[in-house]
Amino acid sequence: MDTLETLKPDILKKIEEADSLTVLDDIRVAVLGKKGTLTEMMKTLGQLPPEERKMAGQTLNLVKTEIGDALDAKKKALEEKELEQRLATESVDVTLPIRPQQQGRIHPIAQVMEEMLTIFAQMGFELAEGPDIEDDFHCFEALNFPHDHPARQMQATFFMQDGDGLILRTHTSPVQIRTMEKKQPPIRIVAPGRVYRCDYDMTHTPMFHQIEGLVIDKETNMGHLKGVLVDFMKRFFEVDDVPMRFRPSFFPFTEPSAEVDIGCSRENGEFKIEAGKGWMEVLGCGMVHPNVIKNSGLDPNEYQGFAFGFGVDRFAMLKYGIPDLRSFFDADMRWIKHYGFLPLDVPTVTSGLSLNGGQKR
Ligand code: 2NM
Repeated sequence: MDTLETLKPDILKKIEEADSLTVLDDIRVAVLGKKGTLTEMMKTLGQLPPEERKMAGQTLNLVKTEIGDALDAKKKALEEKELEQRLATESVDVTLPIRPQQQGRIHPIAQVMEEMLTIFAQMGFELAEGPDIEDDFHCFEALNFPHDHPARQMQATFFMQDGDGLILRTHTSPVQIRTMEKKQPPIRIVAPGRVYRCDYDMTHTPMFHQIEGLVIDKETNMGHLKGVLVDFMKRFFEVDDVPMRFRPSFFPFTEPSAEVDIGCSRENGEFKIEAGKGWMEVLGCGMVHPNVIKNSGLDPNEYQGFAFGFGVDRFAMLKYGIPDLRSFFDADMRWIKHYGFLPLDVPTVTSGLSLNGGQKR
């Protein structure tokens, strides 16, 4: 056991001098590991005569404990030293600004489009889409427009250059025609999209957004139309009752036709749904003209139904208090920051439509 007498102070000295946890662990493995010096010495105990074995075993165990304790103490000391060093070098500057604000915004038109389509989807309407560039048949002829109708004239319709008479659609109704050409009733669709008219002033922009709806079945009637629209208004404006007025009107594609007004007031620029103050026209509708059903390849003696058309931009202005239609298309960053919606405000069936309307900024 002579070697042990010199070995011990040597090991303790090495432990004392270890300047990092890695170095310390290397010492531990070299001494107490599977093939460590002390471990190897323990293995030789069996070769000693029994009377010596006991003493030697006790001594070895004492040394082992002593070295183990020294290792533990040094480990603790080194860990504390490392933490102190980290705390001294790693500092958090609490005066730094918070993460920059999220930059992107959802345009109010896109938001309102989603809100409206969500309501119709819940009612069981399917989504239908069609091209922005249309032909005369689907945009006018099939819709029962007379050949001398003003909407067909140059001043209202954009014609494609060298487009063989192709035009930019002036409404989304051609989508309804294309749907009736393809599908057998029952048909329940909403057609959202951009439409184009040669018009620009306070209340008109040359491109705007519509959602039109169409229901065709055997006994679909004006009562169903009214039910759909009344339900829609309540859900869209999130009030229990919306004063509504159906006024007789005229469209080439519906008979009878109606325009729908909602009761509202406008005080200090604040729009409010309210009875007894005034009326504002918000949409057109009617029973699809038998000629339109026939032009689309269905038998008007077997099928009938209703259609309606909303101006999405107008509904966005009403719901979110945006005074000037033209500001929608100015691409002004300050405007979109003020009126825009955060990407996670997407309306869903379960979260409600404008749940975040009041906390959008
Ligand atoms: C409106 C008003 C009234 C309408 C009619 C049709 C079709 F294709 F079925 F005949 N689609 N949309 C319609 C009817 C649109 O917008 C103010």
